[in-house]
Amino acid sequence: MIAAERDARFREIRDKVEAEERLSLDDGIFLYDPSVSLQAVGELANFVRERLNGNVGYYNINTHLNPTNVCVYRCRFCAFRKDLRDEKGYAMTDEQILERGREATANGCTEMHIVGGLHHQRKYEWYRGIISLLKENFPQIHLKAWTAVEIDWFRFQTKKDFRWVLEDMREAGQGSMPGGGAEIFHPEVRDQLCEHKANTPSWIEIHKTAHQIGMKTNCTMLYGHVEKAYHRIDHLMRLRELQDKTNGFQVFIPLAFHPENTGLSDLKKPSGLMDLRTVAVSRLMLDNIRHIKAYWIMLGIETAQTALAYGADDIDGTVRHELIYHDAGAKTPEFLSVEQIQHLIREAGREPAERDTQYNHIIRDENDFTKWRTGESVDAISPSAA
Ligand code: V47
Ligand code: SF4
Repeated sequence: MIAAERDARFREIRDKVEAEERLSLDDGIFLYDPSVSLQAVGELANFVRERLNGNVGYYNINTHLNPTNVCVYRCRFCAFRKDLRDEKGYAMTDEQILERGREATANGCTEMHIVGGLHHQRKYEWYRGIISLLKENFPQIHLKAWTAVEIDWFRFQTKKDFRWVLEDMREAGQGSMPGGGAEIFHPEVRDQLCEHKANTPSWIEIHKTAHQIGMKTNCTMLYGHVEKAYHRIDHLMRLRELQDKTNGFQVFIPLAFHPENTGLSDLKKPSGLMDLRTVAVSRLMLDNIRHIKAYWIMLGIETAQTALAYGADDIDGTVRHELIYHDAGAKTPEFLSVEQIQHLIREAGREPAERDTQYNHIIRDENDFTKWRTGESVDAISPSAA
């Protein structure tokens, strides 16, 4: 395409975005073309980001819990999983789990992000028990737990259906679902990465069922490995289609592939430019998902800060005990303090605001930081007022 044609095509897309018209598969693929100015794509995504979320940069105070790293599956991109007899394999005891709850409470966490491996020998009751143990002892902490891959496994274990599993887990205390396990939906790619675990129709069905029972969920895309732009846009469009039906996704998180210690360690990590372009294109394609998260653990602090001007409005949380990315070579710190998070958002020219998992404002007790109450939904406040 010659430069004049490219400029005309970009103007066409810009007009659509300004008129709040939906972008097509071809539009998305075009925006991924390296000859299309990243800055121009970023500016357009920033326009949408400010239209939706004003000048705010959201964060939360959270911690991670990976109850086991032993996993029956062998996803090629995963450095976290271990074999049953591997000396580095673990399964946490109730006391270790309770200790994490106590630590989270002392740090003022509003959320525990709970995901792990599918352990060969642990029954459904063990997984359910983790949720009920935490909920009974730390009722205020929201449990964002189990990816669709785990829910699919629980269905296999219990021989019930997705709805039964989700309702049973909700009764135990699960509050919402994280977005993992989506990887890339297109079978040309998914079959190369993780052909045995929950397939695309199951992932979609599980999130749809969660939304139908009133449980909010997140969604992700793992990029920067063997996929092409077509597969990424196809993935985003499948998420957009489900969101049209259910409106149950709270936030989209693009996940940059980290190759170290994985079955794809010969690949290079995606560049910062690719990270920013993916944030921006996601913001532009996902016109019905309100928030885009630039997960600092995965992007690195500098890129996450820059992403706040390329379509992202959230950078996740303080995050303690993260293993999935650090096992795969992430060089980011183990956690950030609230002051550090707020500082990095301000440095990026945005106004920091603490939210809970479900995007409500959090109001902290002035005299005791570890105490809080939930305010109104951040989405109820118009961006111009924010
Ligand atoms: O499903 C695993 C990905 C996901 C690697 O919902 C990898 O708020 C890159 O879903 N390189 C789990 N990615 C993490 C996840 C997540 C993270 C942060 C916030 C939320 C949320 C969800 O991590 C997996 C897989 O897609 N993953 N290994 C790797 N080597
Ligand atoms: Fe197991 Fe999840 Fe790793 Fe796949 S990504 S091997 S399901 S822990």
